[in-house]
Amino acid sequence: MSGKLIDGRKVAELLRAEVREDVEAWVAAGNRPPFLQVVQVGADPGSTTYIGAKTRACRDVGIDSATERLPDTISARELRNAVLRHNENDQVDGILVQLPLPGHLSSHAVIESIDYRKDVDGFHPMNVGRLSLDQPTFRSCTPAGIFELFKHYSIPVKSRHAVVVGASNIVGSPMATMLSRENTSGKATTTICHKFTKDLTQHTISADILVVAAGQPNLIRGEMVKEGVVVIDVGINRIADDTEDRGYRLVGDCHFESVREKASWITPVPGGVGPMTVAMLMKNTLLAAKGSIYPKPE
Ligand code: BQF
Repeated sequence: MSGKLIDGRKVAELLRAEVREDVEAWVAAGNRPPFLQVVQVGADPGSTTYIGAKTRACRDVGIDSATERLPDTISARELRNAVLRHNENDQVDGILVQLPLPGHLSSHAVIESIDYRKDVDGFHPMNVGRLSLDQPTFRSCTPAGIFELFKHYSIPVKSRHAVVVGASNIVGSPMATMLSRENTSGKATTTICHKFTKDLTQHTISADILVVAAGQPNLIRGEMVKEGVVVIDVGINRIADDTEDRGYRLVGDCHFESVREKASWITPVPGGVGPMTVAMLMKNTLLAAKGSIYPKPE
């Protein structure tokens, strides 16, 4: 078997087109356009690239956005005050603090300072808690985007064995929650693997759906998966490459060629999960503007 490619660029474009239409209708009904406030602390080049992608996506769908750039020497209290100002600003629908933060700042503290009704990343404990209770919530963009891919390609999830490799708060953990919950699109039997998992292959080999978000190139090879597996590779790793203008190329967490041989479906890197993450952020910002998850007063 040679797995079919899951085209995240194409599905993200379709999702953005849907959001664009909804934004147009929202504005035509007399509302101001949705507004996303991005906060960047420091000048990490990767973060700057990701913020650029998000800003372009906003422009594409008719969402207004601004980026507040703060020095990497900022104190926790000053950063908190910056976020609180955006919380109080009625013109701001969604707030995103770009991660990772410089080492002296706690991402937990910053995330908790965001008004959960504006938490379009879905990282606030209120939204994470509601996800785990299967209540309407802002869902973390990467796992939510992966579910859009399952839907688009009619990949069944219910009753299948899903294995998630990586247990981060941003991807692995909410992904496992969504896969295992009963009311949402999940209902899979779900295994979470992480750094301390003994004999990773024992688990990956039995996966019908394998989601890999470990941040380690070539972690998963063909011999570790079964024939027909659906592979979602969330890894984005920079590998030095002189033949590229930028001096590097992007690879996922899977040894692509050998894993594709066994898979029925597989996401490429780049152009797989990444574009879906950004498109889901647009969707969440629209939901925030409309008060769809947390109704607005009056
Ligand atoms: C693609 C991210 C690690 C740490 C912090 C398209 C993105 C990436 C790849 C993107 C990511 C990863 C984002 C592709 C946002 C996803 O074509 O494959 C888009 O912009 N992402 C982020 O904001 O912070 C990160 C990964």
